[in-house]
Amino acid sequence: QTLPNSSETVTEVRVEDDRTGLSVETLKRAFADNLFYIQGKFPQIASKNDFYMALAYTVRDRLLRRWLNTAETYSRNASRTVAYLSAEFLMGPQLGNNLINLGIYDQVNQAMQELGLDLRELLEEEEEPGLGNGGLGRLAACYLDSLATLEIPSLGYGIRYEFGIFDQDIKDGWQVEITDKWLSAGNPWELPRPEWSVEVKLGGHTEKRADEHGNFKIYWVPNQVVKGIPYDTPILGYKTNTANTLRLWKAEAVESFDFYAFDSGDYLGAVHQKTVSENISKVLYPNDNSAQGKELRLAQQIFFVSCSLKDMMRIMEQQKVPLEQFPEKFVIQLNDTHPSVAIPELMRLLVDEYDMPWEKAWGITKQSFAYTNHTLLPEALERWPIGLFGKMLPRHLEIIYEINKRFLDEVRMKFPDDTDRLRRMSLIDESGERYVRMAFLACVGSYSINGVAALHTELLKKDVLHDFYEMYPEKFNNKTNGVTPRRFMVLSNPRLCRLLNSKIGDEWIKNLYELKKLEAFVEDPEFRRQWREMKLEIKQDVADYIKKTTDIDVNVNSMFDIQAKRFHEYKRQHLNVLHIITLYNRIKANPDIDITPRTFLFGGKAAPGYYIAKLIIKLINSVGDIVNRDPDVRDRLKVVFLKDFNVKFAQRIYPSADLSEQISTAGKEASGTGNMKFALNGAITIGTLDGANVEIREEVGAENFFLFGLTTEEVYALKKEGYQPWEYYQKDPELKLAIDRIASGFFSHGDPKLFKPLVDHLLGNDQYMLLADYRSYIDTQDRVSEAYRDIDRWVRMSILNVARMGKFSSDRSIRDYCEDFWKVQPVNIELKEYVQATA
Ligand code: GL9
Repeated sequence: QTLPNSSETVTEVRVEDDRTGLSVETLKRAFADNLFYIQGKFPQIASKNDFYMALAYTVRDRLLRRWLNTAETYSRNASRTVAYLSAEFLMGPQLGNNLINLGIYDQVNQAMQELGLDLRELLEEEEEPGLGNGGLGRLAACYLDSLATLEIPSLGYGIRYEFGIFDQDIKDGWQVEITDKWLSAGNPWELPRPEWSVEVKLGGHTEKRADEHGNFKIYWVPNQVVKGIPYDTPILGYKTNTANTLRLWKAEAVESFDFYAFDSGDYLGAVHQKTVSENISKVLYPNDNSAQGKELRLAQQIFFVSCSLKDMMRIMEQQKVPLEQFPEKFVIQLNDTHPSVAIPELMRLLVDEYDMPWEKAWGITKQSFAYTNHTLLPEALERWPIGLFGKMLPRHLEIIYEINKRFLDEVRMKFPDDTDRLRRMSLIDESGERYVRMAFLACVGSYSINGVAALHTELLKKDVLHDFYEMYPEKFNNKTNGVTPRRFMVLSNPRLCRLLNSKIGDEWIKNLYELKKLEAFVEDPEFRRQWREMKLEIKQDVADYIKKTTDIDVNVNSMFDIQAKRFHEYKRQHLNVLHIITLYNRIKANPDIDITPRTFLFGGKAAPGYYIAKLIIKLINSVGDIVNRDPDVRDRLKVVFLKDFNVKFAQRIYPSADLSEQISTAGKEASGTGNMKFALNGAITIGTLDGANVEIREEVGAENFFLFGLTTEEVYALKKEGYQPWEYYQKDPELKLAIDRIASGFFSHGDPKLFKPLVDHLLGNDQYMLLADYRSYIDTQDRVSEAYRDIDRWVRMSILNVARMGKFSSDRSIRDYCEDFWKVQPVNIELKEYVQATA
């Protein structure tokens, strides 16, 4: 026998390799091997975590083969690559998703069973990397899944936070934050690549000096240097051989700096320097939709951005692509403004370090970046005080001034004699304390600017970025968000998938528009019965979980009415609470009233410094305490706060929803993606005309969506004419009673002070117009209750929702990005066979 590629092959003996084979037998053998040689344990003393690790390494081996084939192919072809820069990647657990994408979930399930283990228990063992706050970070993760599935060469670049988003506990109804030590049991999915470490400069000052040829140049003399070490995680596509890379940077001290201090006798100083450096990647800022303005946060931004740009340049050098071709080799997508300091950093690298003329460098820069805006909230738009910025990044500030000078010349040319416009558009806000406006910088330095839902993009053009739209209309475009059906259907909802597959096959997993085919079965009573039964089983699972974790009994025949998302006033969880209190008040006034039983489920974290958001969590728990115990309620209403909402938990909860609460003030939620995950799992939405709700309603049909509330225009108009929340309170007795009960201390053991700040917000200025939308919300909820009583009608609506959600796959979003402005092509990856020849 000889090697298979030889022409004189006599007999080919193929032995399934333990690191690549996918059969049950091979998987069992590989698992035992990893338990022994990686974990160093034999089964009798192995912990559940050891078993999890052994399985994770077994799966990782199978990823590595695809990963190396992919890397080799990209490198050989010097393929055009998407670099997705994001301060957050909310990846969620990796094991289950990799099993799905490898197509070996069932084999592994069987292998574990035969070894006397329970795969579901092992999946539960995984500590998820919670390196994001919410929608923005999770979107980045969905996009990586779709990029790999569509075989698009791509790299995700971000920060390897040692502590991700805090774990949430609830004590006496209040949120308590606990450090997220996700790395403490080890992370089997990452590979450190110390050989590709880079250094990043911070602080200090700039000097103008002659170089060795006598030419004057700007030199940046930093007062701190930190080292970035890349940690790589393979990102496998669904049933493809493509495995792309998520590259996260960890900050460490530069040895030479330690030695310097050490040599000078300052041992403690040297150790301190190490701590300061490592602090940069220590913890994720836990803010959602609000800018922090802290020095360390800016350090995090420049840190990962500079590491990533230098990494791209290293890759180009290795692939022998000249630097001038940067925009052909890479398109850099800026996930919000957090990485927008990449624009001056690329300019600095090209001009200062590669001696490129400014114009040429600016040409390259402008063609390389594309910017996604994710918010309309003014408090979330990043701006850095000039003092702070210049202290940390003196050279970048100079570069921004130069960009601004040239940009304002351009504005002056296009709009002569319009000084107010110049003031409005300047990259430097000079209205009071001076700030760098990061969103404006991103607009000037990018060739594309997109919003994340149709309405959001229109509002950007009309309002937040209006001047930039007039300046560069051709840059603006919309890319409606999407979510990956692999994680949020296949992995999280196996019951639904079995039912779907039995009717329409499994093509929908790669082409979500295939779900349309379900419409043919909506009139089939047997199918509707199966659908109903499926939902009931899922709800039973969640009910069991609630019983186990909170000791609350919930009725699975009640409507599961769920609001799960970050806590923020604009998302209006407290409007939902006003509805609960209203129903409760109706029962108190008439205990025999005929109402549709509901279970209200809440999940979500509040930023630790956001007092009102935390008070809303307390309010939910306080109302729950009363409602759940009041004998008059007779179990018709239940209120449950599910603590520590994260990706793992989200996967469990979305499938169980009957009703999805998407009730933000119109014009505030850029898109929302939870709205998509709920509807894809058969929940009906009650929602405002906000973000992607507008498009969901368009797709599923107005008759399958419960719409309420003011439109964006009406919100603006009402604000303009002078909104008086007090008038709504006075006019509507149900609203008045609901608020009075909160204000009087009914839900706070008679203490009227506890919720006073919240009540004052509502009756004072009610920025998010809860009182204006209350009546419409309550009346619509009454229609929801009515509809749920006709369970057959409800099931039809549920089926039609799923059938018509095809648009909201992140595959569609990514295809749109690719075709519209990334201009990047799929690259097919061939798996080289591993064949063992016997001698
Ligand atoms: C957000 C928007 O608020 C969401 O409406 C949107 O769906 C996502 C993704 O585009 O982006 N913007 C934002 O700052 N957050 C969002 O979720 N918050 C964070 O997660 C930090």
